[in-house]
Amino acid sequence: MAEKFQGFDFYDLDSALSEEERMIRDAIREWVEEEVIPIIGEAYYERRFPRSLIPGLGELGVLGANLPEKYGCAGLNNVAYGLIMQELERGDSGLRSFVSVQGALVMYPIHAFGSEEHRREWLPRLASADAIGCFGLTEPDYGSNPAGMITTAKKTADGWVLNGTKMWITNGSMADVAVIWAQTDAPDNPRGIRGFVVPTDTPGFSARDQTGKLSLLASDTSELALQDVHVPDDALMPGSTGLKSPLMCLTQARYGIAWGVVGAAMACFHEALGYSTQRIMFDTVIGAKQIQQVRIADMLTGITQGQLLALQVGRLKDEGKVTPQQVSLAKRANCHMACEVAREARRLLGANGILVEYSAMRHMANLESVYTYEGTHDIHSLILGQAMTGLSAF
Ligand code: TGC
Ligand code: FAD
Repeated sequence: MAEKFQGFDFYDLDSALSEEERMIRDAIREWVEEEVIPIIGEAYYERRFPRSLIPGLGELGVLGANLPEKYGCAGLNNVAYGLIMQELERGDSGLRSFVSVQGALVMYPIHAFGSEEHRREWLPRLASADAIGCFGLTEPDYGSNPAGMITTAKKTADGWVLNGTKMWITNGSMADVAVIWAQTDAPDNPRGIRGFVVPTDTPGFSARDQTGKLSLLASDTSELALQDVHVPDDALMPGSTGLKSPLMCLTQARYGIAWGVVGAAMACFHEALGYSTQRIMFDTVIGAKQIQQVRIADMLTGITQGQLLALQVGRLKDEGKVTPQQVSLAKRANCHMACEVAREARRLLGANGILVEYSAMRHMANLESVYTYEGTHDIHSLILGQAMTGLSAF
């Protein structure tokens, strides 16, 4: 086993993990090796999310894994949760996206802002994969700037009426329930934005596949239309108060991404390293050439730095000390690193690097989405710039 994953842990970070964290990491790694790697290339090529994996994700307990056992979740610490994201994204960013959205963007807000009835109704079903969720924040004209959203929730005598369009929604066409963020006309809310738990079979709610993607092909991305969607009073998440609530969800998801992309980079590195010791050109393996060794050294350095960042941000989160800005730094740095590693790995593979039989180009294309969603690289630059200078440049 150790030999199989040689090179993944250059700084012996295993020794900084607890036995339970290692066991969880190894169990998910094994599952990804056995269940995901053999089928993911075909699913990607056929542009479909491999739905056959969904029950297994529920059985593994990875959905909302850092939420309490009381609601059917695994109750793991944040480092174990991060290691799960790392291993899932070693398979594919689309798989990690599915799990991120379900856990960090649907289960987390229901747990943090929902009523006790919301928690009891939805969390056990979402944890076991009996129900699938999606998160509707982004709109066609409000991506980086969700504060401007124009989806509305108008108060009626017995509930709310939602109208608007949400764009780029992961799991949108598969979802049983959507967490929808809308501008309300409720007098008790200073920013107006609040969250609603909306079953997707509510009349007026529809989802349409986002066609034409060249990235995250093994992931369901949709546009949601809400046309006079009537929901009862209790669809409102009572603890959601303004833009801060969805931004708190983003911090959870960005944390998972900071770990996940390290997994994608590890997959690319492992593949490239193996190839470099087998591919013979000019009478010797290409791994014996200095140029390829520079590539390998750069990849190894980036991944090791990324692992250290992810682990430290995870320990801070477990201590309850992490700030959104620290999460931004890890998301930004690790996505950038993973994009670079995937591209260099693809290049090392030569022409084979563009084939679906190898993973580098699939990861490389996926990572362009991951670089963009959950706050683009630029937005995280501005978040960090503001944190350092005290000046907003948005
Ligand atoms: P601003 O005035 O800065 O903040 C409003 C309030 O929120 C607080 N806050 C945060 N809290 C927790 N976590 C964060 N990350 C937070 N960021 C801000 C802030 O302290 C303030 O609190 P208070 O108490 O003072 O009211 O808000 P702004 O309108 O200026 O926006 C700032 C900006 C640009 C950073 C924010 O809008 C942003 O992050 N934009 C990026 C949008 C984004 O990331 N969208 C992601 C959509 S979901 C997605 O992509 C899913 S992909 C998933 C997958 O498939 O894996
Ligand atoms: P824009 O905001 O239009 O940005 C365009 C360019 O301008 C970028 O380069 C950006 O960095 C730059 N820019 C923006 N503002 C500034 C500024 N102030 N200064 C300098 N440069 C700036 N959203 C959800 O709500 N739920 C989901 O499940 C979800 N899943 C997604 C899945 C995929 C595959 C993708 C690609 C996106 C998903 N998103 C989701 C949306 C995602 O969060 C947005 O795409 C992202 O926030 C960026 O918004 P935008 O695409 O509108 O880009």
